[in-house]
Amino acid sequence: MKITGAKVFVGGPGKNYVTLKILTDQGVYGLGDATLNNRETLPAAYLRDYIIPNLIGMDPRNSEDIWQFLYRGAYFRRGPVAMAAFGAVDMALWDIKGKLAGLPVYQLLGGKSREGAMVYAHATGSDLADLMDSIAHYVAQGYKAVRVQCGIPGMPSASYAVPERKGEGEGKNYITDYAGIRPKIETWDTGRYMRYMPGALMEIRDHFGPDLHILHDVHHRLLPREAAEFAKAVEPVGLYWLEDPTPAEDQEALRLIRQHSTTPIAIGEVFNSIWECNKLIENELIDFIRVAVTYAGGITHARRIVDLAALHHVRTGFHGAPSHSPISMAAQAHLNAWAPNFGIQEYLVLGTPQCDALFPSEHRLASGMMHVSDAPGLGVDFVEREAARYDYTPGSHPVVRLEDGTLWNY
Ligand code: GCO
Ligand code: MG
Repeated sequence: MKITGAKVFVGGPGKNYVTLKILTDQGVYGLGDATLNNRETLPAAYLRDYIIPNLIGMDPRNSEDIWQFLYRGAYFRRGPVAMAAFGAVDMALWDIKGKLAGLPVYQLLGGKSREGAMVYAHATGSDLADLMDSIAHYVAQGYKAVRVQCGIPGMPSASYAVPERKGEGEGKNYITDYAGIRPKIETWDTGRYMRYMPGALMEIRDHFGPDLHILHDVHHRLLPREAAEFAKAVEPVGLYWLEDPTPAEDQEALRLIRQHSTTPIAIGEVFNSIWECNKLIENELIDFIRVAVTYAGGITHARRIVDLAALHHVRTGFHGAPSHSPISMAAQAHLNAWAPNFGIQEYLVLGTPQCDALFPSEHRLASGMMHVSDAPGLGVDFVEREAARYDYTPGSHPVVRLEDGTLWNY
């Protein structure tokens, strides 16, 4: 069996999804997602210029060898661009493998460990009252877990992932601004955040009661000592997790948080390999690993991370921001169905009718649980005639500065 060709598409409804389609001499094809949010053209070029010419003639069933060829063969290893491109190839090869076997990918991983995978939604508000409405909206739909973000009184601009004005939160994406590649600037004030947010989280807990799983994303804004103080302050809230309290390039810095608090910590959405989280996992400094199959080299590599995590009581909480296409979300749904150490899945539904037309699938979300499709392979298709309606639109994440102009972490 041989790979005969591959195509890369960039575009989608309100998103620049990077979709890889690998074709074979047996008519079976595989699909992969290489969407690197706001840098989408780069994995697309890596695929077109360097990877596809090498794939032609290879046996698509040898997904492990192909992964090693891409990773070791590149010499300059890792990084989000390369790992997103490898990830797309890997997902497509698992898709082909499943289709050849007539089995959904979760069966190839070891079968189902659960019936449904708990997901969390994003609630957001310009202020706390607005956020409470947004949480209530998801609770009414049966969600058991909600990530909560709100504006901070006196903060010079909207803080991470919140709307400027009341009632504008639902179904919007505050992460990417498609006005061009020059970013919007947000202003951050650590003091105001630290003084306000623990109390706001406690009000949410009091209002919604003990059963709701409450998650909060600090988005890398605190220094390690501040993060330790914050994690300790929110202990009475009983968070499901506190996400990215501090940038984790310095894996050792997470010790400080652990030494001071038992609040569960979730980290890893910007990691591209096991080498960025192995110390965090082995030293049990985190509780949830947040890698995504897209940026972390596909199912083959993500599974290694999941297995390492399982040895250290670290559960999964794969990244599922709106930039992931239904293909990588499906790959994660298969891992979630199987992983013995599954925790939760981030899941955002944005632009669904057009998205469903472009990526038809039988994966289902009901009452805050994701139910994996039983179709062979990843269980998602890609309609090329729909894809022809879309193009690449330049966009950017905001950039954050402190009030004195100092550049900060988005
Ligand atoms: C999350 C993330 C995202 C990122 C986004 C950047 O927890 O979902 O923090 O919202 O900001 O993926 O492209
Ligand atoms: Mg996050």
